Amino acid sequence: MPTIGIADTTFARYNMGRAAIDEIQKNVSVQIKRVTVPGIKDLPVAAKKLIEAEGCDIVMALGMPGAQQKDKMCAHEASQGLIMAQLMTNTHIIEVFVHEDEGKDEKELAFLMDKRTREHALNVIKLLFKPEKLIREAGTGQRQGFEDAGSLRM
Ligand code: RDL
Ligand code: RDL
Repeated sequence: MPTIGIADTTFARYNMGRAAIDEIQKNVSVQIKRVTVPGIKDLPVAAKKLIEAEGCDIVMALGMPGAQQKDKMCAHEASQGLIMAQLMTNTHIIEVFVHEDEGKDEKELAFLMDKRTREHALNVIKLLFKPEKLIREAGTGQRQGFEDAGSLRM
């Protein structure tokens, strides 16, 4: 049975790990390994350990960059680390970041954090079990959370 790793943070203001696990378990039967770290900069090594020490076939790295400039820098650094961890392990780590200022209020932010997490959980399932489904969606302007952008009309 494949194993999906879930890494999330205590910094985030919504329980993204719980949403991811709920969405995965609604759709497929897999083994899940979860770890929670303080913040997004702690996600790269957490994800790498899930792959190398815990045998995960794919990992979701879930986090919320704050609204301040230093948080945006932090998010950029965390992304670089996550990309490096993917290259070091030849394994996908699907980064699910929701910036705190993407929602106009707490309600919208919570909605977005839940929805983007769940939509990327479905992407993870497709990557693992049905990669041909993603090929069918190529170029269709998919977004995670708010409305899809859609294909260009000519
Ligand atoms: O390794 C300990 C911390 O450095 C690490 O947890 C950071 O990711 C924490 N952190 C910041 O220091 C910061 O300035 C976070 C943010 N901003 C942020 O916006 N989101 C986080 N962590 O998840
Ligand atoms: O076009 C509106 C948004 O899609 C755009 O602002 C994105 O950049 C927002 N976004 C992130 O900032 C991010 O870190 C998205 C993701 N991750 C993501 O995984 N999926 C998105 N948007 O659709």
